[in-house]
Amino acid sequence: MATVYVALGSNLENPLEQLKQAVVSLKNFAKNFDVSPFYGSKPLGPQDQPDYVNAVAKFETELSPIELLDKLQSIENEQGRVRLRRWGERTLDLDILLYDNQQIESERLTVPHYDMHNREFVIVPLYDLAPELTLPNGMSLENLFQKFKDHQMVIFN
Ligand code: ROI
Repeated sequence: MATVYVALGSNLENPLEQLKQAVVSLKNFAKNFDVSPFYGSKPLGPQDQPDYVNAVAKFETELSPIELLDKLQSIENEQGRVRLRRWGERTLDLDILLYDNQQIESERLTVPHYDMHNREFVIVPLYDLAPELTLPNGMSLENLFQKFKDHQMVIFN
């Protein structure tokens, strides 16, 4: 059994509902499921797109990394994933942040997520779930979080 962290993001087609529906779908193959608060965040990338809703989920699964990736992509597709441009607006994004303590570099998958340490809409909700976490490279989440502790994101729910 692996412990995984998945980032959820949406800024199209009622983002809050997109994340709530994704949580329902994830629970179908997850044990000990937990999810952070939902945060409203300013877009990283082009600014002429709507604000995002972001969250992080933590759960245990028997799925391998690639099996998990397949499941996440099928949930994105079931929810009518639209992605209009690179770094642009999307209906639903589900990204594997962490898979146990593994470091994975394959054609389809890079874990830990390559840019997670720079993204407040990832680090802040991850810290809500697991403030004591250490990343596979030895960095403590506590340390990463310091950079974002004065963030201006609003919490929904
Ligand atoms: N910006 C925010 N705030 N949240 C996201 O989930 C998000 N996802 C993306 C890009 C386009 C990089 N910007 C984002 O893929």
